[in-house]
Amino acid sequence: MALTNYRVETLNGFNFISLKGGTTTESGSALTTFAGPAGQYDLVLGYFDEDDRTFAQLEVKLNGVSLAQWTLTQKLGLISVVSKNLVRRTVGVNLSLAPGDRIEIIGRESPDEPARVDYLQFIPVL
Ligand SMILES: [Ca+2]
Ligand SMILES: [Ca+2]
Repeated sequence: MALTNYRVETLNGFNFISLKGGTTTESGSALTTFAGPAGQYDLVLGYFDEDDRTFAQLEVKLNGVSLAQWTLTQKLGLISVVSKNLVRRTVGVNLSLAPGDRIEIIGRESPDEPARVDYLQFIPVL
């Protein structure tokens, strides 16, 4: 993944990308190019929605077109990076993907929540 502003953070046994550090209002991007076989896929993002007073936002784009955009407002019970806060969200269903397609994750942090993203998963639709 090509990271802009996002950097790798390791915490509590997890290894993920984050906007922690720097200023408290950064936006970041993680761009990857699809390299699997052409076909239909569901796209799933794994990210941390922490119990914070202010809320980060995430967005996922396919070839520059927004697939999903949301605010991290869930109350899962903890403020930290823990498995309980690791959310799986389907951001695209039955997408036609071909090698070279660009998938971009965009994070906008809040002062409390650094828009931490753990994984992006392509699930072939059978
Ligand atoms: Ca930051
Ligand atoms: Ca949150």
